[in-house]
Amino acid sequence: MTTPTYRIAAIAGDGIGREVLPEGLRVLEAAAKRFGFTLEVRHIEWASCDYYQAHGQMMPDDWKAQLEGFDAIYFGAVGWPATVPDHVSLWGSLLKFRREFDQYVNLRPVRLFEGVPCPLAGRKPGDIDYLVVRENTEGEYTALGGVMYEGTEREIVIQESVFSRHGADRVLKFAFEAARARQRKHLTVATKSNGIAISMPWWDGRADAVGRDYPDVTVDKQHIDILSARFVLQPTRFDVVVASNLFGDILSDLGPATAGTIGLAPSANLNPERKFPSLFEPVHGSAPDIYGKNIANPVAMIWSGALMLDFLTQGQGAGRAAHDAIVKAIERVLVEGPRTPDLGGKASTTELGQAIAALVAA
Ligand code: GGG
Repeated sequence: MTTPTYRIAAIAGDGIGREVLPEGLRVLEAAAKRFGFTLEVRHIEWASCDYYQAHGQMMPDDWKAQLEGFDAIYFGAVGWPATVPDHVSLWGSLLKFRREFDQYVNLRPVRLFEGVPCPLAGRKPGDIDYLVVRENTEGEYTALGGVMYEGTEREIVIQESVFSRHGADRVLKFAFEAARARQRKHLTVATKSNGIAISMPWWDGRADAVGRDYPDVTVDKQHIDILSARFVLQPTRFDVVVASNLFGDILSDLGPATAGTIGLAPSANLNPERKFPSLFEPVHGSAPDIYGKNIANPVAMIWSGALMLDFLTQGQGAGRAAHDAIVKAIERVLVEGPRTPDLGGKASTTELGQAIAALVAA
């Protein structure tokens, strides 16, 4: 019998992406060996600020062709503001992947693990366990607008947001399906319809329209300001949260911070129709302040790898078993150690990766 083979494009990118990606791959290799599948990994050096410095752009012109035939992209982090402005590096790499591969869902689980000190007083594992579904291809993330009278007292800047019925409905549908699949069947819709008086009332209306097909899902619309406060004060209220591109980005940093550290937070940039490769990356960025010290927490990268296996195998068989084994190994290491400094320990990125890989291999 032939074993399934998955072709993965591994892109470390910048900063700590280069330190956590090898640990993610180490764990994936251990899982492949134990659960009987093959990973064909190609390392890609572009989509980095070093590449930009050498070539004047983040990626080669034929980047899309070079990624043809890959099942998924396993991505570290982007950004090195000392050499390339952040909006140039982001628009030149990650946002191109999301848009041109139509990865319109950005799935970001948030969970408080046993053994992780929680900054919210009195919270225990189980109190923070929700999914943020971020719209990933439009909304507030646009390069539409411009500057008039630049450099003068009369300077004016305009930045447009774009919401389409197609774009909103498909991510809302995904979020309703995700809520339906969970025990509580509860969906929070992030909005700001009192202040953003055109697009947000419209977004709420699309949630009502899509929600008509999901009478079994309880819907709760919350303004983004109070929603953020409740992430801190009442995290047990949340099950699945759906948000526009910018609101989802902010919520999916805030949520993991309330659960101890953003170093644990994974994400899956999904093209659910599987027409294009999906991309799996930690929520955290390149963290230039700690790069080079080998102290970054690799768990977000490793957990993103588990999400990748689950998606590639449609949650079936060996892929699901490998996903579960990786999550179990993460849970155990977070209780028993070793711990990186963000978790109060002294262990290195490598030591944490090795410990998780050893548990997955066992
Ligand atoms: N691994 C994620 C990463 O590199 N993030 C950089 C960043 O600034 N991302 C913004 C975004 O996700 O929209």
